[in-house]
This record gives sequence, C-alpha cells and structure tokens, in this order.
Amino acid sequence: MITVQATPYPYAFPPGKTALVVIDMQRDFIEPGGFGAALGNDVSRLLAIVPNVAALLALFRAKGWPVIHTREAHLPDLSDCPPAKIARGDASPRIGEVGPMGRLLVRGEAGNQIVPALAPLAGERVVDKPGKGMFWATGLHEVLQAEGISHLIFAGVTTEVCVQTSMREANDRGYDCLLITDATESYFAEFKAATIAMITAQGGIVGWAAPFAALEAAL
Ligand code: TIU
Repeated sequence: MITVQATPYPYAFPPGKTALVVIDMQRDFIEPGGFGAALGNDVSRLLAIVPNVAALLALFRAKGWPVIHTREAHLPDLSDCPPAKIARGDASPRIGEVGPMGRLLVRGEAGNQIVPALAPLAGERVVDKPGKGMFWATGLHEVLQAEGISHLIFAGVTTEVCVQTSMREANDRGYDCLLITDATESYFAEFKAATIAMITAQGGIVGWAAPFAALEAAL
C-alpha cells in the first residue's frame, strides 16, 4: 500500500488495483466556444489546471498504472440523452446544437475531443458517458470489477458536477476515492471549495482529498 497525506486522514491505495480517472477534460468545457462557454461560464479557470492534470497523467504513465479518461458525450441521434437533459437551460444553446467546435456534447465532434495536451495514449480507456456520472449507462463498473480495481484517484472537470457525481457513484459502488485538489476545477471557486469540504466531511463520507504534491511525496 502507498499512503498519501490527505483530508480527512491518510489515504492508502494498492498499486495495481488503483486507476486514475480524468473526468471530461474535453474542449467542450475547457476551450472558448464549447458547451461550458455556451452556458455563460469563464472557461479560463478550467484551462489553468491542464498542466497539473498532465503531470498527474505523466506520473501514472511512468508507473504503468491504469488510466481512464471520460468524456461527456452523446450519440449523434441523441437517443442516449434524456429529453429533460436536452431541454434544460434558459436561452443557452442546447446539447446537439451546432457551435464553433461542432455539435455540443456529441460524440465525434471537434469539441468533444480531449484537449491535445491530455490526449489519451493507446491502451488508456476512454469512456463516453451520457450522464454527469461515469457509471450511469457505461458498463464501467463491471469492467473495473473484472480488472480488480478497488481504488480510484480523480482529476478533471467540473469539480461539483461530473467529478463529484462520478465520485459519489464510485463511493456507492465500493471504491475508495481520492480527489486531487489542484487537478480539478469548477467555473465557480466557491463550488469547488464546497465540494471538497462536503466529500471529506463526516470522516470522508464520499472520499479523500489531497494536492498533487502529497501524491508525489508518497511515492
Ligand atoms: N456545467 C458543468 O459545470 N459541468 C458539466 O456540464 N459537465 C461536467 O462537469 N463535465
């Protein structure tokens, strides 16, 4: 076991049974002209964590540990997108509408690709998920169970939406989860802080949190 100094107490993980999960570092959320910007958000906050996520990826790749990338992505006919999800919003463009990087949150479109600096390597699993969480309608739990994965280390965006939803789904499925606090970001600083506080409260009711330096130090 490797032990990371974390909140609310040290996080111990078994190498070989631990995967890095990089949530939705796709152009739709990170770059101007994507879905996140269409919702009225300042995407520069998210762009700023790309170097930290790259460092985290480099660490896992150097160790030969498993890496999973997710994308929030729907089929071109939107048959995997609940009508309520498409309808949600006020005046902002809808999922499936055409934006500067192609159709918003649709598989295969330019905006749906992971930013080049964090591009998946051959052999790294890429999960297209129609929900905010990584387990709903993806079959991922069964795959991870077959591979004996018991611990998940999280990075990506946004902290309180797809990262937190995925962490909560993972926690309910029995995974021990660590969030790397400087490799995740929200469009809202207060939401990021609140998410970290709420997942680690009550003795780690959802999981643990630690900065990248704490993981590095543990190795
Ligand atoms: N809007 C927002 O904060 N997030 C999302 O819609 N998806 C993800 O977090 N990936």
